Parts: sequence; structure tokens; C-alpha cells
Amino acid sequence: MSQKLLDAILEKKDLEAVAAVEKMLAEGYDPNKVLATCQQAMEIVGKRFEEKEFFLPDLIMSGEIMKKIMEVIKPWLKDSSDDKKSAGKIVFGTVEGDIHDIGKDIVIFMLEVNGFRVYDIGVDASPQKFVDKIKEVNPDIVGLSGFLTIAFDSMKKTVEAIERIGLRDKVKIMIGGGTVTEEINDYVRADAYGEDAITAVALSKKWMEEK
Ligand code: B12
Repeated sequence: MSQKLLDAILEKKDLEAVAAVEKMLAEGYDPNKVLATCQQAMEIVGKRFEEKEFFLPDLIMSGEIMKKIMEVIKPWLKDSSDDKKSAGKIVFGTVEGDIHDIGKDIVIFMLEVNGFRVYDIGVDASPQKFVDKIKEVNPDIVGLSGFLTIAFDSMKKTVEAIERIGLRDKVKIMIGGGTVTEEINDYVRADAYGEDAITAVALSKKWMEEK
């Protein structure tokens, strides 16, 4: 963990945050660990927002910094991957009512680096939008991302919509996002919950092997 990076994000100093990331990577730091530090910083940002110490502009700014950092980290993550063969198709989106996409983009990137073909349907994606894309591309896996509490119902509705078109047995469904837990997975009736991008890749690989 780098205190310098954490502080730069919390103080919303984008240039310092990016410089700290560049330095860490150049010194041989594991890019996944750099990402973990950023996620930790975002959790603190969230807590401060809850405690009314930070406000919406702080959330927006920290989101922007996170995106800039991702651009710096991406090439390093690419280099660290050794598995580039085509591994299956995944439809992925942030569910209806939710526009948080930083986590979604990280997960998609990691899946692509590991050879998956990912169809990103964006944010605030309705159950119908998922259904339409699933019908169009016939994926092996569907990934639902969401951060807000209201996203849990959207996830559940999306799974039900996939059931209604008779494709529930044809796709594996994984869910994730900051507040998602194993219990939420039981509620949503997806196949699995993943706590981070690495788990998303591991789950997807496991399901493709089982096919
Ligand atoms: C940045 C941010 C924003 C930015 C988002 C920018 C963007 N482009 O995404 C903006 C400013 C837009 C925003 C808006 C809002 N936000 Co906000 N936001 C955050 C914040 C600080 C960070 C989120 C983040 O990017 N984290 C970092 C990423 C990397 O983590 P992640 O998403 O969890 O992703 C990782 C894993 O979860 C996993 N993963 C993610 N998806 C998936 C999917 C699958 C299938 C798998 C397997 C894994 C997986 O892998 C990822 C990488 O490891 C969080 C606080 C927090 N605790 O993090 C609040 C937070 C999520 N926001 C919150 C709120 C309340 C809001 C607003 C309602 C505020 C408002 N009053 O308007 C709006 C809602 C807008 C909407 N309709 O969606 C609350 C949610 C509370 C709740 N439980 O409902 C939080 C928790 C803050 C808080 N503590 O109060 N927000």
C-alpha cells in the first residue's frame, strides 16, 4: 500500500496521484496491488461522503482521478498477462438505475486481457437491454455490475428477464460491485458473486472449462 498514492487521491490531486502510480509501476510494484490501493482510497472517499465530510463534487473528482490512473495501469496489466487465447463471450453492463462504471471497466479490461470477448452494454442498462444483447451475441457468461442498493433489485429483475426468455440455463451469470455480497447473490439468484476483477476472471475461466 502506498500512503502517498492514497493521500493524493483523498486530496484530489490528480497529477500527484498519477505520478505516484507511474513511480510505483516503474519500481516494479504489482499493478494489481496499485489497483487495490486505489480501491481502498475510493472506499475512504465513500465513507467520507456518507459522513458528509465529502460531497458530490468530491465523488466526481475521485472518479475522474481513478479513470486517469486506470489509463496508466492498463498497459502494465496487459504485459503481466500470459493467457491471450479466445476464452468465451461475455455480455457485461452496469444495471438499471446505476451509473458507476469504474469497477465495470476494470473488470471488462481484465477479462479482455485474459482473452474473453466482452460486449460492454454500458451503464444504467435495463433488463431488456441485457436480453437484447444476449439474443444478439449468444454469450457464455453475463456480468452484472452495480454499486447502489437499488442495483440489487435491478440485478434480480435482469436475472428474471433472462429466465423469461428461456436462456437462464444457457448462460452463467456473475454479479459484483462495491456493496454486493454473497447474500445479495442469493437474493438475485445469479450463479456467483465476485469481489474483484481477478475473481471475475477466475470464475469465467472455471465456467468455460466446465462447458
Ligand atoms: C466514484 C463514485 C461515484 C461517481 C462514479 C463515477 C463513475 N464513472 O463510476 C459518481 C460521482 C458519478 C457517483 C454518483 C453517485 N453515487 Co457514488 N460512489 C463513488 C465511490 C466513491 C467509488 C466507486 C468506485 O468507483 N470504486 C472503485 C471501483 C474499482 O470499485 P468497484 O466498483 O467496487 O469495482 C470492483 C469490485 O467491486 C469488482 N466488480 C465490480 N463490478 C463487478 C461485476 C462483476 C460481475 C464482478 C464479478 C466483480 C465486479 O471488481 C472491481 C475491481 O476490483 C463509491 C464509494 C465506494 N465505497 O467505493 C460511492 C458510492 C457507491 N456512491 C454512492 C452514492 C449514494 C451515489 C449517488 C446516489 C450520489 C448522489 N447523491 O447523487 C450517485 C448515484 C448515481 C447513480 N445513479 O448511479 C454510495 C452508494 C450507497 C448505496 N449503497 O446505495 C457510495 C457507496 C458512497 C457512500 N458510501 O455513500 N458515485
